[in-house]
Amino acid sequence: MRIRLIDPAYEHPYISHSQKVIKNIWFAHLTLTTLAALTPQDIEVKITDENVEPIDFEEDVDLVGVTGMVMHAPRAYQIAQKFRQKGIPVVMGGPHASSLPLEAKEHVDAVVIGEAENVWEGLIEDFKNGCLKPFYKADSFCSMEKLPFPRLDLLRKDEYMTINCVQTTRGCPHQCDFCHVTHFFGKTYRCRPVDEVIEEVKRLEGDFLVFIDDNITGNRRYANELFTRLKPLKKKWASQASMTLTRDPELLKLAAESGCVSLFIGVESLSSENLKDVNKAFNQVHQFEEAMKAVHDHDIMVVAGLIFGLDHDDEGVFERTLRFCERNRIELPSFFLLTPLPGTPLFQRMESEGRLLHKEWAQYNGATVVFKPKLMTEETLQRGFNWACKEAYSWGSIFKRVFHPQQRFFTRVLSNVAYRRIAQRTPEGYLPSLSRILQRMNDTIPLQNTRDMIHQVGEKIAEKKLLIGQRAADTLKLYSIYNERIKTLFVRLEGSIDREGAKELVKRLKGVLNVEIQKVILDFKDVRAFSSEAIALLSRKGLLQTEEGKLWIAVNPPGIHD
Ligand code: B12
Ligand code: SF4
Repeated sequence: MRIRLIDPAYEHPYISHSQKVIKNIWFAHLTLTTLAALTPQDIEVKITDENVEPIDFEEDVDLVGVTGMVMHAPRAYQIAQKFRQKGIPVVMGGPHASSLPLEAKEHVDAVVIGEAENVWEGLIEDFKNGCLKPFYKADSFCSMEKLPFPRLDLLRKDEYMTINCVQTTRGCPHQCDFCHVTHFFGKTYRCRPVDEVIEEVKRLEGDFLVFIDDNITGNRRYANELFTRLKPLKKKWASQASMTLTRDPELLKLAAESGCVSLFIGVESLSSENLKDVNKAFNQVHQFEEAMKAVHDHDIMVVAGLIFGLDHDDEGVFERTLRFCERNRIELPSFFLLTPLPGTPLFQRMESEGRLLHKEWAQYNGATVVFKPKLMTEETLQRGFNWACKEAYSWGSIFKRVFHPQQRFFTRVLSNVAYRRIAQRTPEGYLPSLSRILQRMNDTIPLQNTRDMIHQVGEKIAEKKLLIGQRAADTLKLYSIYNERIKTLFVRLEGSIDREGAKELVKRLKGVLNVEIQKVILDFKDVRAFSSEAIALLSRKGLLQTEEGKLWIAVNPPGIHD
């Protein structure tokens, strides 16, 4: 019996990778090599990764197995159709088929939902006996002990940057709303015995490998043991870890000592509101700069995952995020457009809110807008994303992020050159015209006169006076968010306002109202102290509308143009 396992390519004008890019940055998934290893030895099994070689549709095989993420689904279905037309049955598994088994079943003979370990052999038996079932789903997650080593020998190793991939854990202790991992693995986080991992690593040729875990430090004790045992092997490795690792100096140090040279870290967003919305509040924005520094101090390269299009992202997000990457010398910024993947809580939410634009899965690629963003139009989001991708890999930005005294300097430059090749193919984007204004409206204005401040206590503002030096902040902070759909700018003020601060605020607002923004809503509730001159000025300009309640809000301040 002969089985052909296929990883479909993704055809796209600028997302699919050339052979050269694959050779520079790509490593093969462990999916099919794992499946091949699970296949009984008397069966001839071969692998085609369509990203590196064409599929031979004329091949005489008995059974075809195809995998695929959501974006690969249409191509996977096409491949299945071609084989089925020749009378060759097709089985499909992987993230997409597991999320939408009924849809997949319309295109293939059998669908494997979830992990294959506990069902693949049984499926083959059924096939041999002519009684293939439509669906296979294991009763429980598989044991992580004694998993066979993936059949890396079946890959065309020279076509990839490396084929040295190892999985040490499955799942993730977190449950971010947009992520498919927890949906797929449930709330489990399972670890392979360290002995077995070490044995697998020892067998790899060369000194570099990738741990394809979703979060290699999800279990501290396990990671500690793994890294300790890796140390003597003197390998270099890359992997993914959540931000929590950056708050664990001891484990981070051990990771570096065990050979970690690069980490993909899901930073996701610079807005705490966004992070809270997607159940990722364990990423703490105020610690980001420190976190990046901690990783760099160990000479570990940061590949930062950053998402655009979350519900609190306005037009300023693109520039703000890129500058963050430059300031923190993030070696490889990896920008994604928010993508509601079927099966995730995000998908359910977007669908119930009627925000999905369509279900053309090939467009669910992380680089195409497939939903209605809250604070921007689809076009602004797409163009801003394109701008950020291109701009991040302009020579200017590469220079800011990479050129500083550091070891492994050349690796950093070479990786950037490879990413630049991909970025250059991105269609033209633009920086939204309001971006600069939004940066100015998200700023800190220092105070000049700290005397004669009136504490804002709610009901009666003039009753309590205090010296600014005692209790009030010596800055005025502006937090602004623009809703393009209703052309309204929301500005939250925090700290204290003296006359100069009030003047600066008025000046900035003038600039704002001269452009397409039609309405400004100011929220003074977090302003702790005002000088009487500031109050006079703000009132004259119609910015302060003191009402019975505790909020001072100005809507379209009438005096602002004077
Ligand atoms: C490594 C990896 C990558 C690498 C790919 C490596 C490379 N080529 O350079 C990189 C970082 C580039 C990458 C990119 C992307 N990835 Co990725 N990636 C992974 C990761 C971490 C591991 C994949 C792997 O090898 N798994 C190990 C194998 C053993 O597990 P498996 O694939 O699930 O297979 C098992 C079962 O599913 C089943 N099975 C699978 N296929 C089949 C087929 C048959 C016939 C059968 C019987 C069974 C079966 O059997 C296997 C054994 O149990 C997974 C997460 C994960 N845990 O799997 C995400 C994951 C697959 N990626 C994901 C995504 C979204 C992407 C991107 C689209 C991100 C983006 N927006 O750009 C891109 C797309 C890139 C592309 N063009 O292909 C999602 C997929 C979600 C979905 N529903 O589509 C995942 C699940 C991560 C997530 N956070 O949600 N990825
Ligand atoms: S931390 Fe990463 S892998 Fe874990 S659920 Fe969140 S996005 Fe997914």
